[in-house]
This record gives sequence, C-alpha cells and structure tokens, in this order.
Amino acid sequence: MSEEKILDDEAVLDDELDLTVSSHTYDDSDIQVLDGLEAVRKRPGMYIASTSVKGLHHLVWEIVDNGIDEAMAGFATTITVTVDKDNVVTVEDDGRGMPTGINEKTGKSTIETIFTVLHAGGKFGGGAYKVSGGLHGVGASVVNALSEWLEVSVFHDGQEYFIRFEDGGKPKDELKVVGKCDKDKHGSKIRFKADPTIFTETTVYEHETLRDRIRQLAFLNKGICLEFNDERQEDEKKQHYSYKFDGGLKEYVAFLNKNRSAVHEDIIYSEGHENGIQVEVACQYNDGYNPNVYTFCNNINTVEGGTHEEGFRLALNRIINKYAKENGFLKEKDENLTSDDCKEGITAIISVKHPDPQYEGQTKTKLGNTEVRKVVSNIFGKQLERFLMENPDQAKMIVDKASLASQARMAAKKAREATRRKNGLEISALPGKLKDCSSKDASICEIYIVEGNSAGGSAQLGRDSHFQAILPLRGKILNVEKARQHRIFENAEIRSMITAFGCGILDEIDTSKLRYHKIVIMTDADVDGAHIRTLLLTFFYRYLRPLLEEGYIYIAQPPLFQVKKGNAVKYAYTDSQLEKIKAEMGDRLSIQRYKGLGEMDAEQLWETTMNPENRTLIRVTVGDAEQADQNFSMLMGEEVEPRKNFIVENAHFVENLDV
Ligand code: 28F
Repeated sequence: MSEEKILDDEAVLDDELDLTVSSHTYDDSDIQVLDGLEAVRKRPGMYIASTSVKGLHHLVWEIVDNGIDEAMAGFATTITVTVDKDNVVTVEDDGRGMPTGINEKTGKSTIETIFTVLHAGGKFGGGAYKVSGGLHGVGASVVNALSEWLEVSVFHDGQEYFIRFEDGGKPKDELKVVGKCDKDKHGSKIRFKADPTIFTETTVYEHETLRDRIRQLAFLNKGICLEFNDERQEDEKKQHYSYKFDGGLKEYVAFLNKNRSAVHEDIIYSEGHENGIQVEVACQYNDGYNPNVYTFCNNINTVEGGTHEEGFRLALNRIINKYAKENGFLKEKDENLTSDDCKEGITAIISVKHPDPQYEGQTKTKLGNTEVRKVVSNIFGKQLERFLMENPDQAKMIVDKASLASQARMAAKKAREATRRKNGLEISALPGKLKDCSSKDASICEIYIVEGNSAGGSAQLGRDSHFQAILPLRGKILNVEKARQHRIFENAEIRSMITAFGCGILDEIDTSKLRYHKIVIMTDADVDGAHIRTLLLTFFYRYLRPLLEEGYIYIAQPPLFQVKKGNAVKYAYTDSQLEKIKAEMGDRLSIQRYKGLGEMDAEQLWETTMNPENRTLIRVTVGDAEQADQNFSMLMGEEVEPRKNFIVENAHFVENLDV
C-alpha cells in the first residue's frame, strides 16, 4: 500500500466510469445514474447482505472502510463513528478530503459522481486497490441509494464543501463551499440516515455490534485510531471509545487470551510482504485444548479459512517438527506431530491484504488465491523459527505441549472408537437412563436433559411420551474446557448424550441424523443449575457446535414461584411477574418459592415447563464465534477472577424466544 500514486480526480475516476457510463452521452449517463441507484433500491439484497439489521450495519462499514483506506494510504490518522439519538450515523476522517473538482465525464463534481454512480469510488485511493471493504465493496453510492438522506462535508485549504442527497440519493443542490474552516483542517465527513422504507425491520444500530467491529478494525489496522461515540447511551462508560493499537495483531491476541493462562510469555509475531501481498500473523499458546484461529483478508473475517490459513498451518507444523527433531524433542524414528497437535490451545490471528482477493465457499468467506499459501508460510515460518531459536525456554513449552497433544490424540482415538458399535460406524446402543419417546419423527421430538434423579422422575412422569424423551444426568458433567479429549469420550454422561442425539460429534457430525429437533436443558433456577447449564453449553459449543448454529438447543424456564389463593394457582417466572400477579390476585396469597425442579410434582412440571401450550423455551444461539468463545473460556477456563462476575449475566449468548 505504499506504492500509492496521487492522481487528479478525473484520471482516477476514468477507469471506474468506463464500466458504467463512458459509452453514453452526458444525458444518457445522467439517466443511467438514476437508473443505477433506483436498481439498488429495487433490489438492495444484491448490493448489501440483506435489509435486516445486518444490512443496516453494512451501510456503516461501507463508509468506514473508505476512511480506513484513506488511513492505510497514509493520509488519515483517525476515523470517528458517531451514532446520534435518532440513529443518524456520522463517519469522519482526517484524510485529504474527497476531491472537490469537476469530473469531465459526468460534468458534475467528483463527490456527486462518487455518490451517484454505481461502483464509482470503489477503487479509490489514487490507482491503488481498495484493501478494506465489505464483502461486496459496493461503495458509497449504495449507501446513498439506501438512505433517506445523506450529507457529505469535505474540509481542505480552509474551506468547507457540502452536498446533500435526499430520497434515495438525489442531489438537492450541487457541491458548494458553505463556509470557512481552520487552515489546517482536512478530511471527509459523511452523515446519513438509513431509509426506513428499505430497512423495514429496524433502523436502530446495535451498540455492541458497532463497538466490536470498530475495535476489531483497530486491531487489524495497527496505528490507526478508531473512535466510537454512541450518543444514545445513558451509561457514561458506553458513550465514548477510542481504539488505537500500535501492536496490531499482537495486541489482538493478548486481548483474546486475557482470560486464559498462557503457556509461554511472549506472543509470536510476524509481519512482511511479498508480491504485493501483505501478511501479519500473531499467535500464542494457552493451557486449553482448542485452537482458536481467526483469519482475515482485507479486514474481512474469512470464517471458512482458505489459503492464508493453510499457509499458517503448514508453517506451524513444518517449523515445530523441524525444531523438535533438531533439538532432540523428537527422535528420528518418532512419528511427526500432526498439524492438529501443533494447534492445540493456540490463539492465532492471520491477516492478509491482497490487491485482488478471490473468495470461495458456501458463504464466500474462504480465501482462494493459491499464491497466498506460500507467502504466508514463508513469512510466518521464518519468524516462527527465529522465535523458537531465540527463546529456547518458550520453545520447549510449545513443543512439550504439542507432544502431549499427540499422545492424547492417540488415546482419544481409541476411546472414540469405543463409543461406536463394533460392526461399523453406527453409534452404540441407546443409554439405559434415556426414557425415549415413541415417535421417530425427529422434527417433533424433544429431549430434556434434566439435572438430578428426582427431577428426572417428575419429568418422566409428567412428559408426553409420544414426542418427549428424558435423559437424567447425575450431578455435574465433566468440564470439557479443562479435560483432554480421551477423558471426555470416557465420561458416561457425555457418552449418553452423544448416543442419544445420534448425530455424531466434532467433524463427523451430521445433523440430519439428529434424533430430536429440540434439545432442552432443564436445570434448577439456582447457581448450581446455572453452572450445569454452562457446562452443557460448553460441551455443545466445543463438540456439537452445528446444533447451536442450527438452533436445536434450548433452555427450559421453570417457574420461580407458585402463587395460590384458594383454588386459584398461578406461576411466576420472574420477580417482576410475581409482583404483577400479587397485584392482580390481591391479599391472602400463599407464595411458594421453588428452589429446585424436584419440588414440583409431575403434573406441575408438565403444566409450567414442558407443555408446549404454556411453557417458555429459550433458544440458545451462537452469535459471533469469537465473543461466544471468549464467554466460554471466561466461564469455564482456569482463571477464576473473571468468572466471579458472570453468573447473573450468563444469558449473554442466549436469545429470548417464545415457543
Ligand atoms: C467518512 C469516510 O470516505 N474518506 C475518503 C478520500 C480521499 C480521496 C478520495 C476519498 C477520486 C476519484 C476515487 C483525495 N485526494 N471517509 C472517506 N477520503 N476519496 S474517500 O479520492 C476518491 C477518488 O474516485 C482522495 C487525492 N486522491 C484521493
């Protein structure tokens, strides 16, 4: 990105306009401009992810990306995002300011052109490529088309330029100087209000979504300052954020590992470029067993991985084996450590910037450019090797960890094979404790995972055995975050669940084989119940993640109180509900607080918690894998401190849903 050339407005725009309007006369192009934006409004889904809340946020990212490009090109230092009380968004940078001249092809100002011609400005930055940019990289004109109104202010040479668009991108007036500003002030400012007739679901931005992505962009673009102001917030602590990470991904890894215990002190960091591809990698091992590898291309999270991830994996495996052999940790005859062995407990971020990325895969989030593999492998491999040689103590910790992983892998393989039937890949006989339902139609079947035997008894008696199965668990299940795989497969409770669900686990999972489309966790409404629930969710998250992703996991909501007056009985599920019921029913009430499921008889449990007509189920979703993973490590990992505050709020990754 350093080979930035500065061209004049028209030269830069030429390229882009050739695609759209250059073969037309001025009048034609004028019509085409309107046509273009009209097309966006007609079929917004073709230009942004969707018109749901996700698409709404896409508008912000589109504009922020342009500011980041200006910063990455070396001209801006700070990008500020502000959300007003009425959900008007302002994005401002302190770059050169968008060009204010007239574009020859359109006869209009460059700015008006950028905001009204589809794709114009998509490749801005003086002939360089756009390194940031959403998956679509559709540009400012799409944001304009989908806004009720949008205003652009540009500051340079002591002057403020301004233009406003309304009704999906129509200029109200031409670009004009509207005032003076400080001689030294320079930059671009864009304000817009999303069009509620397009974003029919919502035009309200999510505080966390904005903050998390802005923070992530700051990690991914080291040295750039990203600020976020949320003027809707009552809570002062949530009104202003300023992120600037001079350590880049090194700080990102430290951030992700903050609730974990590191195996070695220093974060391994490498950076470089080759053939116009820029590479940054940081990683550190923690004492957990799961790898957490996040990859990005041009600031986009490539969740399906791709060639950059492969390059990282190859180098990690090659260098660790090489070092282990050369330093006597592995004997010549020993089997090599596998790439999974080398990844156990690693937190790694891989970020590449590529001038012409090719995305593949189901969700177009898999990097396909084959040349990237070697580039990442070379750059990261060299620096990793150097790190190991310069830090023998830390190198030993890392190699020891991978060797232990290798031993555990072989033991786990044996244990895993034992959970299968001898005659093939089928799962073993259903567990004895399972009270199965009679229906075999998975789409209506439910399985209740119930804490404790007495509650299990009530649930078994109270259920509708046509479609409701009960699996009682004895006390607490194994904490999968702390245990190695072979112990997990030996654990009776876990094996019962795996066999009852019938869909396999980990990479062998096949949700089409799932025997119940609702898996309901039913625990007491106390701290122990919350703990068991978290243990179960951790297990699902680590071993059965597709079940969470596809929405099969639920939490039952037993009532907290029974309120009685004469023969009338009501149940309250929350404290505020209790207050309401008390107000409704008047005095002389008898109120019972349920401490556990066991205090309810079968009929009560059915009526309040299991009967589809009355019950409330909460569906558990995995939002952002990174956030969820952090929650899980915080809740389940070794560090006690961060866990102390959790229990009350542990519904963080839980979304309310009435069924
Ligand atoms: C709030 C979001 O959009 N910042 C931007 C620039 C700077 C230039 C530019 C932008 C010319 C013709 C593409 C200035 N001087 N922040 C932003 N800052 N666009 S967008 O140029 C646009 C190109 O089409 C700029 C010299 N070269 C480029």
